[in-house]
Amino acid sequence: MKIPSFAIGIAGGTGAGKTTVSRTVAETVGEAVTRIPLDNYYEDLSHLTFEEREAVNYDHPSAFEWELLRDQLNALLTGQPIEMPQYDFEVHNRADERVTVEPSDVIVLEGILALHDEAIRDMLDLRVYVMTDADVRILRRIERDVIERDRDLEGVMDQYLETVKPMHEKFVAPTKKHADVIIPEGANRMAIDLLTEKVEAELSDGPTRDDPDRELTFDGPTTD
Ligand code: UZR
Ligand code: MG
Repeated sequence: MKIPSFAIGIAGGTGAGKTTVSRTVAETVGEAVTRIPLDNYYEDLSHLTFEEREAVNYDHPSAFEWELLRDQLNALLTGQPIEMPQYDFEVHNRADERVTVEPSDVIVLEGILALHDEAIRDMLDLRVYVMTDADVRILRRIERDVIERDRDLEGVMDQYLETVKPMHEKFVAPTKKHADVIIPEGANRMAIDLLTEKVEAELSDGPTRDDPDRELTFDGPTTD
């Protein structure tokens, strides 16, 4: 049984560079990282039609199944494997199959609202917010949705103005205040290097979650 030593949350607006930051950290640190994309915890919307699912506000906290995320993050942090749901952006719905994910040394939770839920924040050891200008983010979003996901430009623009931007201002940006570290621009090489160094330091000599001393330091009674 592997008890992770370190859990990181990476939040920030759409197109901020969260995935790039977490992938780069994962690639540099290697096998020892388990990535949890928040997207996988969008509610199962199988009871809705495709048209109804298209109209859902995916930038509102209510679009996510927080209870499941809390349970699964907690399971990983206590060394248990999870059956992680998978999300299919093409049909705007959770996929049928789940994937077994084993805990490893480092857990990286990544998504627009990764720092939204208090219980989740409490489970994290390091809270990161990637802060990138809105114009850069919408350009990246257009590139991803129109070029990579084959959506039409008009739809992407309407969605941005109707839900993505207002929800960002209301729910995503305010989570900055919960961050320990704010990274300007996702592709900030120096910031990623520092983050990677921190993770590697935690792996080589930091206290682990199953280290009894760590429990005593934080929760145990003081004995003089
Ligand atoms: P990131 N999203 C979709 O476009 N379709 C879905 O079925 C589910 C989510 C978008 C979501 C949000 N919003 O802005 C974005 N919309 O995925 C979050 N509309 O993902 O952080 O990778 O941009
Ligand atoms: Mg992303």
